[in-house]
Amino acid sequence: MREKLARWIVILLLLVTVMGVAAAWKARSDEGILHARLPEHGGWIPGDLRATVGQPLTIRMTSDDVTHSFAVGQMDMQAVNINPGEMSEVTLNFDRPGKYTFYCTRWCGADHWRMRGTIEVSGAGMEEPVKYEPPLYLRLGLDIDAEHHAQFLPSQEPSAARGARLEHRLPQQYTSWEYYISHSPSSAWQELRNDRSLSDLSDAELWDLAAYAWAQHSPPEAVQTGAGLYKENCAACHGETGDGEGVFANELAGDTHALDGHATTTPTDFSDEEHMLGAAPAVLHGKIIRGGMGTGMPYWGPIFTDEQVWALVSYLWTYQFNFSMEVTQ
Ligand code: HEC
Ligand SMILES: [Cu+2]
Repeated sequence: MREKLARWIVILLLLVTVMGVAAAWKARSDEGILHARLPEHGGWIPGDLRATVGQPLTIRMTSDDVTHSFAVGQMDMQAVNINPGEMSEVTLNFDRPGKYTFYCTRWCGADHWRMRGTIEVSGAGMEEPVKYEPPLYLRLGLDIDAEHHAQFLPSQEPSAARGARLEHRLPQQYTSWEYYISHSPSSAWQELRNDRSLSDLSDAELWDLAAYAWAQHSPPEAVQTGAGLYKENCAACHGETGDGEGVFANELAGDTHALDGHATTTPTDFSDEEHMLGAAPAVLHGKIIRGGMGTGMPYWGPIFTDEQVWALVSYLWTYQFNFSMEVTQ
């Protein structure tokens, strides 16, 4: 009798052990897997990862609903597709400590851009800490939320090619980087109009000179880079043609579930000259990196390099200026 009981206890103990091992095994195999879900169903799980400089981080990923895609901001990498029911893998190498943002690059829904997570990368001890630099718009003391309207508008699309023919008339200060970032095209035109040395030029010619000055900071490669980034990240809201009529624009309008309770507004129409010609490049740059803070305009600061943000700004000007260097008239 006692022997029988002892045998049962041993079997029970064995069973419990086997079950425990199996559970631990399952947890282990699920551990370290990054799950991608639509933002309304949790987004990335887990949303925060850790890594160390100099130690490759391998991430295994799967989707719990639709196809998503994984990329890390400010990192030169190919986005990795994540299909439901399949396992994807990526190995990342970090050479600088800091907080990185990973995000989904696929338009999986209206809230797609909320699909972001962070990777906290700690240093191996040797690296210089990254110095904090305030964003440009703060350094320039610009209020990027202020209304901006162009006071002056061109009667036809300004052309950099036509402006180039008058290049010798353009005082040098107008083509500097400092001038470009801190002036709206409308205010630049006003200063050109008030410039005595240019009083013989027509209003249209001065607009062409403004387009020429802007083109100096929007070379074809930057415009092309900006166009690609725009198509992938911005067109769904702002529209392929920049008119603010992207496929998700309607879902945005009047949407009140923005994180801080503000109602979102409609995406800016980049072809609206009164609006855009009143904006200084540094204001657009600031809006892109900081976002609208509750308006529905996402922040892209942790996603794009500064060069990419300026490329986007250059691209946005193509809705106002003809940068083509071929003279058409
Ligand atoms: C989820 C929708 C959405 C996406 C995606 C989006 N935007 Fe916006 N954007 C908006 C909305 C809404 C506004 C208007 C409210 C505001 O200005 O904050 C706006 C405003 C802006 C402005 C402000 C213009 C001004 O005059 O102040 C800029 C610049 C801009 N977006 C650039 C971009 C760029 C570049 C991208 C892509 C990298 C992008 N947006 C992606 C919704 C979006
Ligand atoms: Cu997505």
